[in-house]
Amino acid sequence: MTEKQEALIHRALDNLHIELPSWGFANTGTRFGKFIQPAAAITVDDKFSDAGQVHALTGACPTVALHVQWDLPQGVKDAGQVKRLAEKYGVRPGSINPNVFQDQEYKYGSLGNPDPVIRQRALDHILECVAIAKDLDCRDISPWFADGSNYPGTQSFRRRVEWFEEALQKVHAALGPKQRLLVEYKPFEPAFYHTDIADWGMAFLLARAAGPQAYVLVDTGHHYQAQNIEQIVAWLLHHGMIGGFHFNDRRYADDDLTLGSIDPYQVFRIFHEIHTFAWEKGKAADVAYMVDQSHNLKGKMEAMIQTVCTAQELYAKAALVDHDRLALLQQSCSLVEAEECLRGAFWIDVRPVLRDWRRSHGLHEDPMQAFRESGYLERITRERRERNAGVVTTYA
Ligand code: RM4
Ligand code: MN
Ligand code: MN
Repeated sequence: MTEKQEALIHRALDNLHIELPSWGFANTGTRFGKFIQPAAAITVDDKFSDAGQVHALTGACPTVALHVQWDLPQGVKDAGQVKRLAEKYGVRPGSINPNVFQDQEYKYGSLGNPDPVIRQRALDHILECVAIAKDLDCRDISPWFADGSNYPGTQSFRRRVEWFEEALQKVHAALGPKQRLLVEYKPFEPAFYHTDIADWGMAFLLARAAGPQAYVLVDTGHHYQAQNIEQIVAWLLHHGMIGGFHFNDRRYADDDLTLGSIDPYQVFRIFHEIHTFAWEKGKAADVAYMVDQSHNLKGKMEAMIQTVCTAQELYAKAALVDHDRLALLQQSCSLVEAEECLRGAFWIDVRPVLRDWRRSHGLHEDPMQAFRESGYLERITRERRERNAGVVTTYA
């Protein structure tokens, strides 16, 4: 590795911030069951504590994504407590995630519900989330909609598009000047015939209709099997419409597996598009990187540390692609050379430089080892075991 490459990696890592999801520390599961973990977070205090610990070990996760119904059940009234916890544990609140999918009222949808009373209820909740975000000084409001239907003919696609457009415009109108609305898409589940915001095109058009501060959120697990996610990312970059990511990996559907555990090359290719864009424009795209994983089997803290380190490794590898050379090879259609230029960076072992980077930031060179030696897991297992024994869990 040359000195120039090492410097590239250091610079890339300095700029990579990864937001952790509060719900990733809590007990969650599948629709078949939940395996309760004795160390899982139960309260918001626990979640901030765990996120703070991951940040202390990795130095890369200054913010926590909050799910309003789970973390601020009393809405804006709970903002004060969140501020205190942020102060106490050294991690700030990040994106604010409304929940318009869990309550009984939303059986037939939220903003796409044929009943105007339910649509209004969902809108009011999202508007409250905007208010929470303002109070907590958070930039992004990041709704995901479970809306859809299970059987052909039972709903009007187009009426529902109109309802979504109308409501998202109202949400947009409530945003502060620096705030953003991130529109997430997902092809199916829980709806199995149609989902109202099923792909990036629908999310893009709804974001456009909402207003200039609305962008698309790409959850890496929310695609069909063979979809070319990096091409979607390239299109969104081209149109200035990418707002952020939810990181996770998948093998079959929205599996919420650890980032890069199934296909690390795909994550590398996504980062490559982002680095290439920055190289071309001389300025990085303003993208929020967030984790959206809930581990039913793995230890939650360990899974988060593993995820953050994986993201750093793949981001660093992608920073090593020789953009000048690749552009020339693409221009001359030198296929094998171009492919090898990209692939070569993927195979460079960046881990020694990552260790350097950590040391230069006063961190332990191996966050997982540091975590294992810290005694934190033993302490929270002791403290939470009993509370977890009787816990009621949510699906995420
Ligand atoms: C969805 C989606 C959302 C997350 C919920 C809990 O599948 O990924 O981002 O908020 O799960
Ligand atoms: Mn997501
Ligand atoms: Mn998901």
